[in-house]
Amino acid sequence: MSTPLESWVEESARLTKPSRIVWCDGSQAEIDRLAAEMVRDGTFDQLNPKSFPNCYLHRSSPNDVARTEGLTFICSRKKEDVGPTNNWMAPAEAKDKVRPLFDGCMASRTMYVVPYIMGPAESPYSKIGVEITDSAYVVANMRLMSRMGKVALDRLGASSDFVPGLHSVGDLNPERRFILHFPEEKLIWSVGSGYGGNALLGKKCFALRIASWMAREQMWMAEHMLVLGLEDPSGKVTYMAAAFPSACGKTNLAMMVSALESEGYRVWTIGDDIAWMHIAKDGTLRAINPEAGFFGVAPGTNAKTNPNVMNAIHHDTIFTNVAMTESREPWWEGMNAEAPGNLIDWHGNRYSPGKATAAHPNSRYTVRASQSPSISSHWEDAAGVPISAFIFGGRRARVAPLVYESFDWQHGVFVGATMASETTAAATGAVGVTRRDPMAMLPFCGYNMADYFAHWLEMGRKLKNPPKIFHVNWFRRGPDNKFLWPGYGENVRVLKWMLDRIEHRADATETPIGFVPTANSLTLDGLSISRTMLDELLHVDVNDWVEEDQAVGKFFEKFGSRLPAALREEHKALGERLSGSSVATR
Ligand code: GTP
Ligand code: SPV
Ligand code: MN
Repeated sequence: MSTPLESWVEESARLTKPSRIVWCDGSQAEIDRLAAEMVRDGTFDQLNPKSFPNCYLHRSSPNDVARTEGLTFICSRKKEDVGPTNNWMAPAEAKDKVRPLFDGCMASRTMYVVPYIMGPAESPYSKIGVEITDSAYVVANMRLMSRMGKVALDRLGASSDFVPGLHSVGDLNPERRFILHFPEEKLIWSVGSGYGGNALLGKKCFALRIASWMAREQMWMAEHMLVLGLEDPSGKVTYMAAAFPSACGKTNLAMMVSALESEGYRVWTIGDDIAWMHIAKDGTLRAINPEAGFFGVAPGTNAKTNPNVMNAIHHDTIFTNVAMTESREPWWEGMNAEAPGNLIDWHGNRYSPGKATAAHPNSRYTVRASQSPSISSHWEDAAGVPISAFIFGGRRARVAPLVYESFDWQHGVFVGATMASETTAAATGAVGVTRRDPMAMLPFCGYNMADYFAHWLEMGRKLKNPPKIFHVNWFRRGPDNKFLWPGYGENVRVLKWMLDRIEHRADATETPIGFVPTANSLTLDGLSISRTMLDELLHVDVNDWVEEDQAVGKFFEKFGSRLPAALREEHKALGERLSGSSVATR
């Protein structure tokens, strides 16, 4: 008798009609064989084997370079369960529409069966997924991003407890591209894209959209968050989880080389993109990183901004849509001041400096997490690490100060629910448009965002000492339009202030939006930043915030009566604090 997995593989093969089926074991021999095949068929360019051993460059189709949010659907039975911020299709209708695209799509191609574990192999919080795909590039990425192959099959056995995900690159035409989630069945269908979050189904599709639905049912959290440990001079490590929208600094914060290292402050990486968090028996919130690798933004990464990444990506790394130098090394904007001559751009053409960039703005590296010098010795702890703070953040040229602390959990949930950020190249569409992106989950929450807010409020009630909640903005600009804050390794100064707040030893000023550091409470030794710039960074402009408050009101209206009353209360209270203070300051 066949196992549930074998039955699903047979059923998928009957639909997609591959010429052969390969069960992936995750071994080195397997990836060597696949990489050689991909070099032969042009999917991979081999990079310099001396300076970048086992590294490859993949150039994706130019219309397939980022997540496509407009083509991403949650297919629940009831439309109201996905809410106003998700695209919805009825399950049967979605299947009828997309099944023909899968019909025979793997004819004369190989079907890879990719079993994987999201989370450490031994953790009770980990979950199994199986991706069926016709893309060898996807297999190679899943091998770095998850615990893939034999280890997953061994854990699964004959059980039916896995999330199936059927993927085909199809014809890569966006007109025939659909990323479908069936949360009630815990099933994923993705066709027409070979890129990142659209195609590596363990990542955003399972670990966020499907998992967030499960997490709500089972009282845990699946969040678009990095997890880091901040070590203090005594050696004590405090864990923090931070949600910033796509391409807004999670990887860089999680992997930073601390500017306060000589004072004994270091940052250790647990994860850079996704956190699964459970309430432990002792009432603490424990986080695991469901992933095993980093799919990080390349542009802007260099030896100063992120030396840990630069060290990590010199071997066994896949580069996607970066440029290539004469000596077959990867290159992207921001790696060094000037582009080297004779570059090959991300299209594979000779690069002529001008308007276009040599690397795509959303070009990425895929590397195992264990290759980073910053990886924590606890990153695979089965029980996870205890979270003491949540940090929300966005990319805002104006309005949001460098950092502020919420008054309490409920206010913190309001801060997360109302955060906004300028859009980036991580998703197709306009870049630089400010939009509300609650908890950085706008593209990833698998159910009605109003219910998600309620879930956050409920989690706070269940936790013994709910984490403190902060908001940061590394991207505020001055009158000259330059960033006011140096960012990257200097961000540890803000983390240190948070730690000092957690331990009740840092001062703060109470403002209508929350507690903002006093100028003296931030450790700024060795940093050349003028008092004017600092004041500007920490400034809470009442007029700006009144506008912000109005935008929040409009955003909340979308959710109608499903919006938790507590958030309405918080909105009202902010309005009152703002009108009180505008009177006071005039
Ligand atoms: P996803 O993988 O898309 O979820 O993104 P992410 O949140 O991990 O973003 P990442 O850390 O990769 O940063 C995205 C871009 O922002 C890169 O170009 C970085 O160089 C840049 N960046 C990150 N941190 C900072 C910072 O502190 N200051 C400034 N100015 N730029 C930053
Ligand atoms: C993001 O867009 O938030 C990413 C990259 O982390 S992707 O895997 O494409 O979702
Ligand atoms: Mn992400």
